[in-house]
Formats: sequence, structure tokens, C-alpha cells
Amino acid sequence: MINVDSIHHVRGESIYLDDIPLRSGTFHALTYDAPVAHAHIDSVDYTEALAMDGVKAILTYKDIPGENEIGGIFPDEPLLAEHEIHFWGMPIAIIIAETEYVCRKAKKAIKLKYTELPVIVDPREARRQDSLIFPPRTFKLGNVEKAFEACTYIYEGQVDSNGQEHLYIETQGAYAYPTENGSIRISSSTQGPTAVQKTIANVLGIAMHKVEVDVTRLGGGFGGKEDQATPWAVITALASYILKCPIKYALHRMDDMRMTGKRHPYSSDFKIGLDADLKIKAYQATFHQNAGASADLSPAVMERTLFHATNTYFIPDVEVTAYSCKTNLPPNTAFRGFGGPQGMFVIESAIRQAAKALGIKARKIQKANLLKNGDSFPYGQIIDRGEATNAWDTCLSKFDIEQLEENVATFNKENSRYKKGIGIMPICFGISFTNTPMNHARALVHIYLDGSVGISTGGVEMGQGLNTKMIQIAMSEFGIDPSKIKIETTNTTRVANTSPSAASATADLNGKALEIACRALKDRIFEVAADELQSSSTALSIKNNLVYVDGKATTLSWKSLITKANLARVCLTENGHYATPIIHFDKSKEKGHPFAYHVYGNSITTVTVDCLRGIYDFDSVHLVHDFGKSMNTAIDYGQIEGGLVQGIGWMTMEELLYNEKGRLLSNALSTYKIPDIYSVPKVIDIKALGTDGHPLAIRRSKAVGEPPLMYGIGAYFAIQNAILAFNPDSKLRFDAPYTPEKVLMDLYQNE
Ligand code: MTE
Ligand code: LUZ
Ligand code: MOS
Repeated sequence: MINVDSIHHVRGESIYLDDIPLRSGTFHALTYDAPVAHAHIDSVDYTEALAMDGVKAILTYKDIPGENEIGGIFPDEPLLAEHEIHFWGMPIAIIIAETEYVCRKAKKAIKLKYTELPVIVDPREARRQDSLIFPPRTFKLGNVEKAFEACTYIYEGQVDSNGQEHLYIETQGAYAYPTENGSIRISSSTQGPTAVQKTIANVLGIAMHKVEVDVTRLGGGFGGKEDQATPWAVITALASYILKCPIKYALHRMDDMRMTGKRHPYSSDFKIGLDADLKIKAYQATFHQNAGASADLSPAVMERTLFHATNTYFIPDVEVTAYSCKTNLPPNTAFRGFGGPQGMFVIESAIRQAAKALGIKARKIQKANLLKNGDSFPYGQIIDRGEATNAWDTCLSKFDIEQLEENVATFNKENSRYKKGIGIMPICFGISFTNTPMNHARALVHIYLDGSVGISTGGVEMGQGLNTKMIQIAMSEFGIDPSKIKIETTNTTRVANTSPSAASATADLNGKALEIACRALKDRIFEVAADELQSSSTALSIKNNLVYVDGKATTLSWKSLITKANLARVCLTENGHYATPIIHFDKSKEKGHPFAYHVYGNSITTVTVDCLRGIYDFDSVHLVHDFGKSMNTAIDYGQIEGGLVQGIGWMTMEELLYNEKGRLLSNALSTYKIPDIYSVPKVIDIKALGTDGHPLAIRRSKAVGEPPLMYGIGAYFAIQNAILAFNPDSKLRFDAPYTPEKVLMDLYQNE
């Protein structure tokens, strides 16, 4: 089934935040944000700005009727700065004016006096100063000290990975207007409507039932709107509530880039120990997560790093520790992979370090250590239905790794200026929110009198194809055409208390809830049909909008069945609730079974490096991915391509740069480069592993949103191998992104 949104997208008919017609009397908001990363606020003078034509108000923390607090996990983040500035771009005040243009003019007239304070941008420096968001955590398996004593080979090293700008096409924004009795309705470009609702209620000091949040769809989220859509929504709601008028605020690209958090940069140390058979016997790592100025989702991101520290390998003795380091950057946040990629880059780097020292291919070590059924992850979950070896072997044989390697070797022999390299990147990604209580969802289904169906779930469509998958579920449960089914907006008054659309689990959680609702409705209307057709309800089915008895078509249509059910006073509305069974986790022991299942895959990336200029081109990515039984291959392949390219961008060209004062220098698309049509791999060849899927995946179709991003890590090692083909003495550097500047330096340096 094709993506139901595609046709409306290409015609420009789909509704995004900026397409909502503004009510008359709408004012515009703009934040006055900090021009410095760490300072004490001495005074702010708004007089001149307030006197400008068209300026309605300027709101500060003093105007907040409830709590000046927006922290999602820890209450450590003010909406508006009070006496101290913690990062460059921190909101201080809200300017409300007739137009955005006037807001911008007024902003220039605000006079801030401040006293600068020392700025921390580096997570290791933060740790030295004991500037932590919360205490470190350690995951342990076996006894790593003893295991290292028995190792034949031990290697140590440092690995850095930079952050990443989400660059959703639609920037952050919201539109709020007052409704009656002190209530408020708000459209927000958010992955987490309930987080927006709850935080608005807290800041306004009103009950959640007075706040209605509505989301049609997002022009991309990628994690950047899991938590960080909230402040912008709260700003519009606050202004709307106080000034009693509609307020619109959509961020300019450069404001969005400057003020919002990104993927967390990490600086990590590893120690890896192997025996003579290349079995990894011991692994130790310390992760320094650059959390930025407040917690945001950092605790959860850090946790996912620990969960993915050993990627797809079994290591009997492991000790991994993570520090969430408080710096003066904008609070960093969720980004596709959610800390998993950062952890996986470190173990993959450790394997490359060992392989180079031993003079062997990294794939010999990778292959020797793949997870098998019955193995334990460091956090105690035992592998069942593991596909690590299957994914690895299938990928390497299907794409004939020996031949690919021979082609590269021949090319490298014949060329001196250009060198090719191969990077193999297997993945294993856990599906479920690591915080068990978040793994539940609801779906509200109405069947209307004409047989058409309206569906609301807690899931947000952000380009990942959720709406299409939800329609597929309802059409197959009911046996009716997709044209009879409508997916409604995501709205907190219809589906309440939702988890954000995140963790790749949206289709699983909301889809299962929808399945439950549809089945309950079907049971009820089948009773009516059984009466009507003088059969038992177990003999009934619906196909092509027609009721069947024992597989034989009857004359009873779906539509007339619904009419009869209504006349029989049967309830044609159902609310389905789903909570993932089995999962649990005990934080006091750091053990449990946190994931419903894991997604596996393996990829081979080939690159050509220009050894004169340090630039590179990706020839191909061949990969085998574990979709289970994909319920929509077009959507799922699209997720793989998008995730892969986003991962390659993170690992190679996307370079966030903050200066030592904490100012973002790469604050525009002219200074921050994301992959474009010229930089994507010339060939992306995706093959399904062809497994049976998992019963906890929706219709055995495994979650696909985040895992493919980590194939992008293979790009880093492909470049590294091309460099080694040119200069075998080049010292291995693990410092992503591998920009052409770094490549050039490594081509010409020696250990
Ligand atoms: N695909 C598109 N087109 N746009 C997005 O914003 N977000 C990604 C992924 N794929 C995203 C996307 C992220 S970070 C997640 S967690 C999942 O989609 C969320 O959707 P799912 O849970 O339905 O997979
Ligand atoms: N969000 C979250 C996530 O709160 N918990 C998670 O485990 C998670 N994983 C991936 C992406 N977002
Ligand atoms: Mo995705 S990082 O879980 O929004």
C-alpha cells in the first residue's frame, strides 16, 4: 500500500503548523534569548522595546502564573531565565507584537547587562569540575578486572563523536488560542502532545484538562521534538493565556539551530581485551556525555548508550560507566538512535584498534563475537530469536564480501591518487522505551453510521509512515477499503496520557492498541451479523466490505451491518489499550529485560577517497536488514535509506562547532552541511533478512525508525580503511565526523 500522505505532500495540500489559518487578532511571539553562554543577569531594560509601535507586551519569568519549570525528567530547567543564563540562546523574555517583523525590531531594542561567568563546553572538563547532571551509572557483567588478566591482547583508546543538528524541515513552532473558562487550545509541532499539555498546565498553574493539544503531523522530528517542542508551545500558551488572544510562534531556521539542543556529543575511553582466538573477553568503557545546561532527556539517552555499549557482540566480562556532564551548551536531546549510536561507535572503534594492531581485518573479530541465542546482554536480558549471526552471514554471502574486497584491493593497486575502503557495520538495537512505564498506548475508534471509520491514536505522524500503517491495520481487521478509514489528528482530548512518538515503538504500541480496539468492535458487530445471518459469529469474516460465512460471500455489506448494529443499539466506539508485556528493569541492580525485542542487520559500505584533496564519495552501501514481516516495504525501505544517510551525515560531514565561549558557529545551512543528493551513496542495496519477525512487533513487522541510522557508522570505518590503503602508518583516529580536513591530515601523518 502506498503511503497515504504522499499525494497530498507533493501537491502541497498536507497541513503543517504554518498552514493553519490564523484567527483574526492573532499576535506573534519571539523570544529574547541570551547572547552569552554563562552569566549573571544584572539588569534587563525593556522600556524602549515596549514603547515601539505594534508591540503588545514583553513577558518575563515574573509573569508566569504557575511554575517557571519545564524539565521533563528532572525539574532543573526554567522556561525563562531568572537571574542566571546557562547557555547561549537561553530564552529570557517573550516579545509579543502585531507582526514577527515588529518582534524582531523590538528585540534589538532590549538592553541586557550581565556579568560573565566561566563557560564549560567540554564534557571531560565538566567531569573534572564535578559538574554532573546526575550521578554516573555502571552496567556490569562478570568480573572485568579478572578477565583482563587472562587476555592475550589488550588495547585502549579514546573515541569522540560530535553532536548532530536535527534539521527537521519544519522548524519548531506552535499556535495557541484561548477557549472558554480559562482553557486553551494549542497546535504544536511536537512528538509528545502529552508532555506539551502537562508542561503548559504546570507553567500556567492550571489543570491538564484545560489544555488541549492538537497535532496534525510534523515536517520531521527525528527526536528533536520529543521534548524540545515543549518550550515553544509553552511560550505561545503562556502569552495567549495572559494576553487572552491567539499567539503564533514558528522559529526561523537560524533561531532554531542556535537555541535548540541536538544529538549529544560524547567523549569516551575504552579498554578491550581479546584472547588468541579473537574472542573479546573483556570490555571496559567510560562515556562522557555532553548533556548541555540541563537534564532534558539526557538520563534516558545515557541509559540507552549503556544498553548498546556492546552492540551485537557477546562479551562475558563487561564494565561500562557513563557520566552525564553538565556544560553551557543548549540542553542536548533525543536524536534517532538516542545514545545507542554513540555507544556502538566506541565498541566498533575498539575493534578497529585491535584489528590494526593485530594486522587482521576487523571483520574477523566482529564475526568471532556475534551474539547467539542464550547469551546475555550486560543488562541481563537473554537473547532469544537472535539474528546477529544470520544477519552477518546473509549479508556477507549475499553481497560476496570476498569479491568486494578483491575489487577494492585491485583498485587500490592500480590507483595512487584514489583509494577505496570498506566498512562493515552490524547493528543490534533494542525496541521499547528503556523506561518500562512508558511502554503503553491507546487508540480510539469510531465507526460512523455510514460505515466510515475515524481513528485517533496517541501516535504522531512525522514522515515515518505511521498513518499508513494504522490504516493498514484497521482495513485488515475490518475487511474494508482504506478509503473508508480516516486517521484523525493526534489530540489530547481524544487520546490522553500518551508517551511521545519515539523509541521506534510508535507503530508497535499504537498499532497494537488499535488492533485491540478493532477486534472488540468486530466482536460486537459480529454478534449482530450472526443474528442476521443465522450463523455463529466464529464462522464470520469480512472481506472487500462484505460479510462472509464460512468463507462464502453473503449479501450483507459492511455498511448495512453497521446500520443494523446501530439500530440494535450496539456501541460503535471503542478505546483500545495496549501495554507491552514481559518487559521490566530494575535500576538498583541494572538488570532486567527492558526490550520487547531487538532489531538486527549488517551493512557493507564502500568509499573512494581522493588522497590529494581528502574528499570522498560513497560508492555503495549493501545491507541486510531484519524487518521481520514488513507490513509496508515501501515505507520501511524509505526508513532505511533515510536513517542510513542521516547516520552517514553524522559520521562524516555534519560538523557542529561551538567556540570556547559556547557560541554555536555552525548556525546556518551555509556552515552546517547535511548530506544532499550528490553525497549520498551511489548505490543503496537493501535486502530483507526474511525472518519471522517477533510477536511483540505489530503484525510481526519489526520497528524500523531508528536502527538503520547506525549503518551510517560503517562510513567512518570505510574512510579509515581507504586512508590506511594510502598510508598504512596513519595513526587511527576515532573522532567523528570524518570531515575532509581530518581525512587529509590522516592521509599524511604517521604513528
Ligand atoms: N522518519 C521521518 N521521515 N521523519 C522523522 O522525524 N523520526 C525517526 C524515525 N523516522 C523520523 C523518521 C525517529 S527518531 C523515530 S524514534 C521514529 O521514526 C519514530 O517513529 P516510529 O516510532 O513510528 O518508528
Ligand atoms: N525516548 C525515551 C526514547 O524516553 N526513552 C527511550 O528509550 C527512547 N529510545 C529511543 C528514542 N527515544
Ligand atoms: Mo526518536 S530519537 O525516539 O524520536
